[in-house]
Amino acid sequence: MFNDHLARGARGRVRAAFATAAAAGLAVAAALTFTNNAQAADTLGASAAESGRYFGAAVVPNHLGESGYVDTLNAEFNSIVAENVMKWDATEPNRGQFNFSGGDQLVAHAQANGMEVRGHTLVWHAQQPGWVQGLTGDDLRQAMLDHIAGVAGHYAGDISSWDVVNEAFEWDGSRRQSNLQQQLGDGWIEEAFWAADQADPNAKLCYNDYGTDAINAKSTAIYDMVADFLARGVPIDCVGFQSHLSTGADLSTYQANLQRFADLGVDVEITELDVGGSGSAQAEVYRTVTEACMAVDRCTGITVWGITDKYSWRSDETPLLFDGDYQKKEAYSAVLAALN
Ligand code: G2I
Repeated sequence: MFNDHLARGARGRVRAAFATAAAAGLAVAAALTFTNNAQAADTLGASAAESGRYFGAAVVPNHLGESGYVDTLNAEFNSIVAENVMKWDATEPNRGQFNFSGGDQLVAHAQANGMEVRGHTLVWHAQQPGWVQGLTGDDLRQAMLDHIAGVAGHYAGDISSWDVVNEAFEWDGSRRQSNLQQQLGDGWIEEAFWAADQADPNAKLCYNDYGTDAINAKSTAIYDMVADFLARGVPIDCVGFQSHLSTGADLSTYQANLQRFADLGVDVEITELDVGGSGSAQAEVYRTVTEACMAVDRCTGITVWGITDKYSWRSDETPLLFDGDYQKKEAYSAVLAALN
């Protein structure tokens, strides 16, 4: 089932359309199975797979030696993304010298356990190695293109979808004034997508951002960019909605926002879900997000940004599905119910 996501041959929109057709077929098959067995799957990954979707987690290789961590990962998830080790600072600490050790470890673990791998992230204003930060003009452009070729090329065939560009817009819908934007101009995003397409023609290519959990100025600017890319044949297949949320989040247009991107002709993915809070309030936000993904045919899966609260980047907000002792939280039950 996971391999269907990887089996896309052609590039650009043809690739995405094929994936959708495969997922739709799986959904019908899964529905029949479900009816016959009258029994829901009892893990996140297996439940998501019944509708042709994945359920993933951001993973840190250093924790794989901890039994609670790795046992929870292997039991519950069928997709992995690197929380940090595939970023530019980790993979190319010196110009032209690549370090794939952490990422390779994650890919090996995923493949040994039948999981997909999402790629995060090829180009981002943050977590750039020091040598990148001083570059200007065409020197920076060449460094970006070489980085994409090196990393996406190394992992070609192993990645279901790449976050090619991460967080390039401001809240008001303007471009973020990063070194990339200031040195390379508006064209840098599509240049990155063309380079990723060349390096790995089979991975789906995503734009990924936060604060896009509603129909708002930021998500609309991204929507306009995707529409423009599709109209001009720039290879983009998917949009990632990070969904770093809290219990107060206004999710009244969350599903409609996913749907408008799907209607444009790209897949949508929930890429970094976590919800600050606890108990039923937290569980309800998780339920709403999961139900929204399930209601949108082209929502291909959900990734939570970590496994256990104790290692979360916002651990003081206990935002994940498992507590510090790897016990399932109320939010876990809400997600499982929504997937089924
Ligand atoms: O900030 C939350 C996420 C927002 N979207 C993009 C994601 O890539 C981002 O993830 C976070 C990781 O969860 C953190 O773990 O990105 C941070 C910055 O890259 C990560 O934090 C960094 C620390 O800032 C570094 O000091 C540390 O060396 O993690 C690094 C590795 O542990």
